[in-house]
Amino acid sequence: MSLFREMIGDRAPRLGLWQALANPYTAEICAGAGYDWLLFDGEHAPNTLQTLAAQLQAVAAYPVHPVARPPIGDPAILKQYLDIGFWTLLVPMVDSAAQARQLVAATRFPPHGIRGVASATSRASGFGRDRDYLSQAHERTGLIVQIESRRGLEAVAEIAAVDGVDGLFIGPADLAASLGHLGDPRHPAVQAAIDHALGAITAAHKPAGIFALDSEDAERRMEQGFAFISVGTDVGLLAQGARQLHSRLRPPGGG
Ligand code: 3PY
Ligand code: MG
Repeated sequence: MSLFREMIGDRAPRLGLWQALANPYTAEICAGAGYDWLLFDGEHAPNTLQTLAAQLQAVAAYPVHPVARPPIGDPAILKQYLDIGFWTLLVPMVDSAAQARQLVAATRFPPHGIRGVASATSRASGFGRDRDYLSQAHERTGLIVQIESRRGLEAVAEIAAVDGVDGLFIGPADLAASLGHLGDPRHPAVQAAIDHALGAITAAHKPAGIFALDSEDAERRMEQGFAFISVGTDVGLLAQGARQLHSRLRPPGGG
């Protein structure tokens, strides 16, 4: 399988499914559903390193790219996510080029960066079986940064120009909040900000990604040229399916 970075670099829209149930069983169901990538969320879902590792094991046999979102771009957390075997990280709340450069360094072993070294004990190295792991890890590791604040928006061109940033992903919910429109990512000012960010990212020849609000939004984002799009969530699919089935079949007068 190609690297995530290479896959999103070819600019054909790549569809992802957000994983927030924090569960290996449901992750495996989603892994076999045909999506190009799955996002395992450590920022807003009830995940621990152990639940994340179990989900990675569950999806390993499927042709899908696992991507993880740590709760924050802290080097100590990033190295744990990399050690358990995520090769691509999506880091939330990136506001400046300086921060992006620190994140690139945090994902690479010296001399390329500052990542702490574990190899024989890490799942990422096949528990020591991969002899080239330490020398080649920096070539395989991918970094996506999230643009989701007014400051991030203002710095988007400089962030996109940082070497080692493989893609920029827009978070409409936080962006809306930062722009004074909490809960209203469809507000015209938020939509204009997203268009502006897409233009800057594309001008820097980097792939742009986004969290789509629904299927129609996802279709529009594909037409607009977004390279990787999260088109739904496991929680949303379950909640919606459960509600629909109940409302279709509930007996007249029943609850
Ligand atoms: C956001 O919309 O803020 C995200 O981080 C993507 O869910
Ligand atoms: Mg966000």
